[in-house]
Amino acid sequence: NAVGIDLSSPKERAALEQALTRAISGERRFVAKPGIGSAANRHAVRNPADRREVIGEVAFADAEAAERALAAAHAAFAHWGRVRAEERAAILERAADLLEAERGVLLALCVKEAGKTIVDSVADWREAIDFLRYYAAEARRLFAAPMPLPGPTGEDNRLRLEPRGVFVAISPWNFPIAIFTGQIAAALAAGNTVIAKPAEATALIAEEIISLLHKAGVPEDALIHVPGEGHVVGPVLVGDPRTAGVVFTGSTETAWAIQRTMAAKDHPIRPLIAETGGLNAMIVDNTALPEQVVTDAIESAFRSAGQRCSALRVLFLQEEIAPKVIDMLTGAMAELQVGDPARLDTDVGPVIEEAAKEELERHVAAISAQARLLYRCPLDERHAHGSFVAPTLVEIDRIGRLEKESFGPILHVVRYPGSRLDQVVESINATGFGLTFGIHSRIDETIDHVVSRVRAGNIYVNRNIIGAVVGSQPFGGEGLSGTGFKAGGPYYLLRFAVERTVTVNTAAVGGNLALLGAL
Ligand code: UN1
Repeated sequence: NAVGIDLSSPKERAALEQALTRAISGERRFVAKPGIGSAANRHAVRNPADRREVIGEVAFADAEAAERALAAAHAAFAHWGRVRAEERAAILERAADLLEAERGVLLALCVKEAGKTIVDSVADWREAIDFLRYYAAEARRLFAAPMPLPGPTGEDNRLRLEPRGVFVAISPWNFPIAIFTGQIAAALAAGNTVIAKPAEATALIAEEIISLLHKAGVPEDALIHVPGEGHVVGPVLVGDPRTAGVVFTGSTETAWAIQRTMAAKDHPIRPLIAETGGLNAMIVDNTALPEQVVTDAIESAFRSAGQRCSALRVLFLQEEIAPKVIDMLTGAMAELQVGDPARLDTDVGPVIEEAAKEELERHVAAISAQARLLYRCPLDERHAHGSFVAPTLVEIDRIGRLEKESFGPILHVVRYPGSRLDQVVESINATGFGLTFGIHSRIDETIDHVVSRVRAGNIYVNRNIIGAVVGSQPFGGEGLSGTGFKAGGPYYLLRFAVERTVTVNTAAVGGNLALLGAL
């Protein structure tokens, strides 16, 4: 990681707290620029940790505004699509510097609008900067020159990578800095123009990031922010034949809907790059180190209030080690600080909104009828005005009890006899999801056996299963979890490009040799 804030250093902590207090003080209100949104569709943005606090206002785009944005981005491609890779990379690097410099406002918004803890907000912000620098380097590596290919004498073969056109980037609220910026950076790095449609819940911070990208040198029409409700602007953006591709992170259901819309008759065949949900599991055998398991399970299940698609949902414990691990887990949960994400010592903040809280509570009620509730963290009047869900541990008999992921701080435990390890792996694969997976064991054969059988995009051994690092741990799942293209990996930018093969007959008389120079 190129940048960071060392939260263990008192000096850096103090500087950060000061910056946050200034930015969050309430003197500053964040009002999305009028531009694209319609005045009639304004709405107040509230702090998920305290619904009484209004932190700003956004104006959502309607269908016509979305259509105008698309037309503008389509026209802008004629220029941006011809900007050299080196220049695109330099602009993205300037944007990285600007994001770095604007940490106060970005972290404040991440805390106040998305309800993420300071520690999680710092990680989110840092990952965005990593994405910008990584894709800038990738643009230089992949797009600088056509790739010469072998062929018979008298023939010159080259593979050119070209941008596709307008990419629609639809991003979630749970990584309002990193995923939002990462999608845009990848599409721009490859030479596409972008319509950015962030989640409804995090349009303020999106607007802030967009303005930094413009300031860095991305032309206004090459990147257009369309905040709005998915069902209003989504079909307009995705269903238009001028859209050359879609990059999406969100639910599996929405990914299906996007695919159906993109498949409209007479439209060009276009790529969807999708990262969706997971029902992520971790297997712990008797040889595992309980202290390590508990630290990693708590991190994986409850960091970001469990609102990561990489988060741990089902912890499989081999029978003999289960009582000890469960005992230690409940002990560690009792220590979790659930509360105001603006405080540095808070471990678990609120979930994004009331509807999410209600859905999670319904899940806990339903699953408890067929399971054993092992522990719930206590909540009190300090949590009364926010969308807080108590971190919860429930024991179920099999993963098949869960139909889909519950996107919050709820961890399910399943005990298994060692003789049934293969059936456990099969049951995990049978969910159809395949995002993250973890195994804790000290037996190499067991690790190899399981790792070679489990179908998951990101597999972690003897550690937590969240926090994939750009460039080191390319991230993305398969099956119901997405198209499997890895954000932050060496092949990602290729998904945003078309490949054109150009073959020149160099033996022919005439201008062909001159043409080669132009390639
Ligand atoms: C998501 O939660 O939508 O590895 C994906 C991680 C993150 C997950 C992001 N990159 O925890």
